[in-house]
Amino acid sequence: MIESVKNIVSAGRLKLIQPTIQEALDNGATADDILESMMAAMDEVGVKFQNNEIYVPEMLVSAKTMQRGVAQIKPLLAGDAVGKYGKFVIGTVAGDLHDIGKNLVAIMIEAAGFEVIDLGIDVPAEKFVEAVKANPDCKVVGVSALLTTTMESMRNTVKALIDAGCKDQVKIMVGGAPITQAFADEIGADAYTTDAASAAAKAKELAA
Ligand code: B1M
Repeated sequence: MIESVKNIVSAGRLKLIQPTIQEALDNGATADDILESMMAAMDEVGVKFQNNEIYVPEMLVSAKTMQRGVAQIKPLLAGDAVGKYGKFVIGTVAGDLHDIGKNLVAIMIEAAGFEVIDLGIDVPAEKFVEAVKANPDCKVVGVSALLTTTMESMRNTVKALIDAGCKDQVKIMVGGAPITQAFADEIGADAYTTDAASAAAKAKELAA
């Protein structure tokens, strides 16, 4: 069943994802199992794209399929302590349109007890600064980037937050496939995590 979820995301069979997830849940799969198989599917899609076996439209339809699947299992992932740790501002940096990973981080952060303010994709540095300043109870800001070419946007965003004095109010967390601890240190971020679950654990630690 889990294998079918993976295959359906990989093949971008949008209409089939909901019934297949439901069937997997009915057969005892957990939301975490389903999430894991959908993430494995996206890795597969990335490899196929790299090998010129598929192109942007196919990649997009797989992304849409995963997004629909994530929306379906979100209630099973979400916790009930919304807002306990204050607000968490998150966004994908300027020039970058990838949001599946950022959305998963937002879901896990919300489940961990934050009120999430999601700025979306292609977010200019100034928007991050504005959102932090407009929300004095925001203790952590999360910056996501998926392209090596938008790592510079991440650098600019962190710099803008530092230059605007936001570090007196918030801790800055960064993440996304091309990001490393060394890059996070180099640009002055307070924390780097590799995945959504560790991002949520780290955010709690930073806000405590
Ligand atoms: Co794009 N894309 N894409 N893409 N895409 C990648 C990233 C790529 C690796 C594919 C490949 O070549 N193998 C490659 C980047 C290569 C590079 O930079 N070195 C690439 C490329 C080249 C491009 C375009 C340039 C293609 C083109 O137009 N020629 C273009 C760029 C557009 C732009 O952004 N300006 C492009 C476009 C797209 C689509 C729009 C079609 C679509 C995105 C749709 C969407 O997001 N709504 C898309 C997709 C789907 C992918 C792949 C296949 C999947 C990404 C994904 O959703 N993964 C991707 C290949 C891959 O990643 N294997 C690829 C699943 C998701 C759960 O994982 O996003 O890594 P991820 O998030 C993880 C962690 O990274 C981490 O936690 C998440 C959950 O565990 N994380 C954080 C993320 N943010 C975090 C923040 C944190 C902490 C952790 O703290 C704040």
